[in-house]
Parts: sequence; C-alpha cells; structure tokens
Amino acid sequence: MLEVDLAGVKLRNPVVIASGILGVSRGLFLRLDREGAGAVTTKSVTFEPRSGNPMPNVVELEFGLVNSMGIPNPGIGIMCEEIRSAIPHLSVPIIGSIAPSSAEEARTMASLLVEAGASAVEVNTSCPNVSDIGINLVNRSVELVKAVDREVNVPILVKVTPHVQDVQSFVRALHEAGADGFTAVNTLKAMVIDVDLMRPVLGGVIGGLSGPAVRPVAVRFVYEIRKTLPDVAIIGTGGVESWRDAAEMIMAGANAVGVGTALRKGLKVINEIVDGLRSFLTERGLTLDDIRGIVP
Ligand code: RRO
Repeated sequence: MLEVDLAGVKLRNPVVIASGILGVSRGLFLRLDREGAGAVTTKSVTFEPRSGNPMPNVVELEFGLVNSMGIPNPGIGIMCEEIRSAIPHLSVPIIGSIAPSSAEEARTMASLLVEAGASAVEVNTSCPNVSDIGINLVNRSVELVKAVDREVNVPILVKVTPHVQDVQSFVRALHEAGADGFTAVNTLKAMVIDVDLMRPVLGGVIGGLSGPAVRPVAVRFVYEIRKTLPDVAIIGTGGVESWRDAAEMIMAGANAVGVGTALRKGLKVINEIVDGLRSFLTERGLTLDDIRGIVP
C-alpha cells in the first residue's frame, strides 16, 4: 500500500534517504536497503575528489544542523565503483546525485552513474557552501539539466534551493529543460557565531541550515511546485523526522519524502516513518494517492 512511482522509478515506500548526511560506500547502501528505505540518494559527487571546507563543518542547534561541508566526496570514479559493486545485492533504487561545474561534467557524470546502476539522476544546483558550483539559479540550472537530459534516459530530478523568489517560473523552466521532478529543498543559507570567541563557529563561515527549522519552508515549496506542475515527481525534503512530518509533505503534494538530518538520531527513523504512515492510512481507509496534494 505504500508503493510509489517516482517519475517511473518504483519505490517500495516513500522514504528516500536524502543526499549528503551519510557517507559514501557500498556497505552503507546495503545497510540502508536492509533498513527498508524506499530509495537512497548518494552524496552529491563532483568530477574530481574534494576534501571539503575546514573543520568544524557541522554545528548542531536545538532545531537542526548548520553544515559547511563543501561537498567532500571521493569523485565520480570511486562513487561509481561503490554503486556498481552494491547493485547486484540491492533491492533499493539508487539516485545518483551530481554537483557539476559545467554542462560537460554534468553529461559525463550522469552517464557514468547510470552505467554503474543508478535508477535516477539528481542534479544538485543548490549547495550553499561552494562558490564555483554552488547555488545556480535558473539559467545555469537549465543548462545543466539540458545536458543531462541529452545524455541519459533515466528520470532527472533537480535539487532546488529554497532561495528562489518566483517558484513557478523556476520550476517551469527546469521542467521544460527536461527535469522529471524535484528534490525540494536544499538547505537555507545560515550562519552561527560563537559569542565568547566572537568568531563564526563554522570553518566555512556561512553554511546551510537543515532539520525541523526548515520544514515549513520545504512544505511551502513542495506546495508551490505541485500547484504549478500537477504531474511532476517531488521528493519533499527538509526537516522530516516523523510520520506526521512525512504525511504533511505528501499532503502538500510530495510523492516521496527525503530524510537526512533526522538520521543523526539513527536509522530506525526510516521504519518509524514507514510504519506510522501505514497505520495512519489503514486506520482511515486511505491510500497515499488519496492524500497526495489534498490541501486546497
Ligand atoms: O556538501 C555540502 O556542503 C552540501 C551540499 Br553538496 C548540499 O547540497 N547542501 C548542503 O547543505 N551542503
């Protein structure tokens, strides 16, 4: 009863592991499969390996996390090796997330990920922590999506920044460029200051806020996308920590929900959300289709 069709990719349930919070390894993909995730998104990968920003790169606040990671990752080659070696043992689909610095890189990385076994590609045009490949608004995002669309025939999702004024025009332009769906949203640009030291807490100075504080922003963004594009795929991501949060995203219009920051408390949250959603729907005699986008 919880199966989801995400732009043609079949998920056993709507709980998608969001990009970035966990590491990058074959073992981790296998673990998340065993824990019952509906899909697993990789850490956003760059063409070359990156070590990321100076430490500290994460700070925990009472309402979420602020990170200034700076896309630390092993590069496309190792990412593809990890995916390729995991795929024969996995029943969960992998969404390969890319943070390209050019259309050429986007094309190459998307094609390598699909060849390695990824079921969909997420184009991350919204990392707040790197100036060169960070938040790309409409023109640049359109260029990257077009490049990927010419190269692969799996669904293309775009991870969008909440720092968009006109959501309607933004998502329409990306959809026309070839995006089959959206991961909404990435982190909100943020900053934390140590008052005793009179210095920024994070090594990268400015970072991205995730967790419960951003949930209403993400819910609003999902709602705006759904009202604009009734049939597009949406992974509602931002502060989902319980089945009620997941239900809220789905009622705003999401097909699936991303879980990231909540994983800091352990992987059991995956099952809690899945079980909670199932009970809620069973008790009311409803399906996911019945509640998706139900709010007027
Ligand atoms: O690695 C990061 O700094 C990072 C990425 Br790629 C992203 O998409 N969002 C974020 O908050 N941090």
